[in-house]
Amino acid sequence: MTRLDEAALTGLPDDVVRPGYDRTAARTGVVHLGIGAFHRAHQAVVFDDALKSGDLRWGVLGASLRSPGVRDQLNPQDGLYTLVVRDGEREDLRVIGACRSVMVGPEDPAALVAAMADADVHIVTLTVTEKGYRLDPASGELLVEDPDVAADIADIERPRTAPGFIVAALRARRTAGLGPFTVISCDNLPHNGRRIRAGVLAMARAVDSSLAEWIAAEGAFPQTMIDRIVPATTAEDVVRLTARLGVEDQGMVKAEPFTQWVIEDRFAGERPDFAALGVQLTDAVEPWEDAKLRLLNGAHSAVAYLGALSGHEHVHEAVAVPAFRAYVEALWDEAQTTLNPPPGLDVAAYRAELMARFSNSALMHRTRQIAMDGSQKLPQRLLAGAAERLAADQGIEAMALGVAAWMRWQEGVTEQGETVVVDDPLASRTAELIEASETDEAQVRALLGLSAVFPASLAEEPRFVEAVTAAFLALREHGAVEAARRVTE
Ligand code: CS2
Repeated sequence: MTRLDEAALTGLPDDVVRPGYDRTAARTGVVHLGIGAFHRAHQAVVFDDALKSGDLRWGVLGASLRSPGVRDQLNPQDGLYTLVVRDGEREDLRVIGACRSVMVGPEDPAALVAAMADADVHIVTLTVTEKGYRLDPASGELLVEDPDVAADIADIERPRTAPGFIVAALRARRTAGLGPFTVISCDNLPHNGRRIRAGVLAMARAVDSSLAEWIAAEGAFPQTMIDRIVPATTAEDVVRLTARLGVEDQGMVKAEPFTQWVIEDRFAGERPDFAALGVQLTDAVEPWEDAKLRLLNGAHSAVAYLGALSGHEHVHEAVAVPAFRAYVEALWDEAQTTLNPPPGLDVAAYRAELMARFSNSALMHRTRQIAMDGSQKLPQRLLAGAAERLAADQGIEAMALGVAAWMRWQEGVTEQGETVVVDDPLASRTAELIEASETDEAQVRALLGLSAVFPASLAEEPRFVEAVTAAFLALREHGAVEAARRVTE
């Protein structure tokens, strides 16, 4: 089957939106580290809009820091891919032209460093998932004992990690007399800008303290809040799109209509006219981050574990179960009191919109996809809010059930007895702890001992231990649906 590429653009059906600008005249102003589906369906679309508006500085060089999969999808397609926006029966197709090509970091690290050090590059965005930061999730410190981090410090010219590539490229720019690029973390982490900055500075200090001082003074690491639901593409999605396009697009991504990007207004150099492109620039991103992480992502994770345990494959199916729907509202009632909503955010309307987004049946967002990497997600999604509620002497029944469902999911077997792979950097550790626990209460206590997930202030807080244990016992005895129902009684 012929693949989508430049030559195929003219033959596409009329209703498919095309780049419409001279791609050969575009420059590479952005390097993106970790070019997965989320970047292609979110930030790359904004850079594509910038290019469409006539500002040709903002082509994107994508980089994968692990596998060649995306390079093999996109390079044979001249970097082109389709964004499929689905909502109920509606499907809108747009070919995105922003991505110029994809490099695979481990194949030639020095080449990627050189590309990032190019004078045309003004922005480095990254989506490397929570674990890609190589920071301890609880303390935020660089994991200096991580073998890849240690290797980067020993040989910074051939980096392996995201902070390593950034430090190496900033070092090369400084040597060449160029200014730094702006680093925009687009991962779902609270204070993502501050975190990547801390990781980069810690690594730079270990390499050359004057470099660290230069980065601290000249660099910019704005905080961001990014939001769009982008489920993993399935083989069936590709087949369905091929039938629509008449050519095969192995790089397609699918997403919901909603998209939001809030960026702290702090840049080291040139940037597109973000405001004109629909991006919100603000001095205070944190209130946006907290609202999104604790409402959207908190509910997503809780529904993912409860849904996956009880055999609900997709989010829209899980939130159609009345007990789960009511539970999500109860979880939001709890989370809402911990927020300091930013001006312009109507929390009631936001909640209603979130429920509608979760109910989008065309997305087919798998609960097991969201269940991945829970140890990295729980702190900002459920635990931070729980700690604040306990400090204010408020109950945490709904939040505790989300945490307990994560603990139950770590057992790797659903309520129907199906064995599942627990996809989490701490999976082998949690499996050992579960194996060694003789009772349910002991299992909860053992998992609470994971200091990378649970700060001591929570793990040793009797009200927290009690609430999570009660929720865990309810899950064990009654199953996820009934345990959720009891929270809302
Ligand atoms: C999801 C997020 O997989 C997950 O953990 O909760 O990817 C979620 O879809 C996005 O944050 C939405 O912006």
